[in-house]
Amino acid sequence: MAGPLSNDQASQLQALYAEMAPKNLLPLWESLAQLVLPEPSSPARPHKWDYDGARAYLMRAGDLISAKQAERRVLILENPGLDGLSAITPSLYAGLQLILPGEVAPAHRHSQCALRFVLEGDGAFTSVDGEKAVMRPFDLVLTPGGQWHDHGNPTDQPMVWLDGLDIPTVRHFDASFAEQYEAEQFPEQAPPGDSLNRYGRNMRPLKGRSADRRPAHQPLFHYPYAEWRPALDALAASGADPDPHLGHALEFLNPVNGGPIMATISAHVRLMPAGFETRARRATDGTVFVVVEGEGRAWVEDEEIALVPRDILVVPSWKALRLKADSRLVLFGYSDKACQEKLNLYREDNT
Ligand code: 1HN
Repeated sequence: MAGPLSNDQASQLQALYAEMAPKNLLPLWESLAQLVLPEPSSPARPHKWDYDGARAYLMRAGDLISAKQAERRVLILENPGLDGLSAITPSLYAGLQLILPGEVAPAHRHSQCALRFVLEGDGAFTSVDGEKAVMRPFDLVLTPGGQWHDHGNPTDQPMVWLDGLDIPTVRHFDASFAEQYEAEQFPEQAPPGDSLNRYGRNMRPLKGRSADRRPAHQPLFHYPYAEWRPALDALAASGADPDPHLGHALEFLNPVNGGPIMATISAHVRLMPAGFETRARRATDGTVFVVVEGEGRAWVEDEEIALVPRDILVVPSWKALRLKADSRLVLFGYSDKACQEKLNLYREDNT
């Protein structure tokens, strides 16, 4: 029957709802429009954390609790629209981690995939299944799900990096497992940089008698700034036009299959020449950006946000982003595009 409900119908329906509710039965027709949206309407909000401000709190935490006591000394970057969820977007987590000179963050492993993007310090390490990646500013280091990892800082300076994890995604699937290693550090299995040499140069080990030590699906876990940054410069110098929505942009790959760096997380870098202004673009992958270099401005829908190095900006799903480079602007970004593409959900609007 079409048309509005009669008073009698409405009151009988209310009585039905009240009787059903204790039996955990609910009328879909009262909530269908909120459940199946015509387009994304993220509860997440655009937000920027300025590095110096966040760093001051992180250093205060460093005076009060050790990395060992905390297991991981991290300040969570919680989206102001996702209160209490420890999430920067509905599917992703971000945090700022501090390791002081001489400290170790003990070995553990878990289902969640993690990336680290180095913001400060030079020479601490992440060890993944017993192989160290020595971390330099703006390096990208992965700890794919299920791999033992510990961090240490043998230098005389604090090390700070951004942690990006798929914690809310794993929570969504109720699929989290975690365990501590019996010792503080996982025993060394290979010299530092070994898998970068074997898998990170467009080559891979020729099968011989030595078995592959790294997991076949995820052998490479270090993407150094010293390699990705010159690649962007070379692109810019080649005379190629920057993409009107992205600038000069490169995505980090898993060398096994040319796909995204991990099962649930994609990452990229982009360079916008001084004065360049992108066209507005929206995509279903809410994205966390880190300013690596330069100054500029972002507009998320109509909100203007100033950008300086080490700022962290989150742009929710389907919010139009426009960028202007006041000086040459270099950004790192990560998102759940990898996961959405597997689920045939990813969309972008580049008009
Ligand atoms: C984790 O393993 C690290 O290994 C950092 O550095 C942050 C947040 C939640 C769960 C695991 C790390 C984390 C984390």
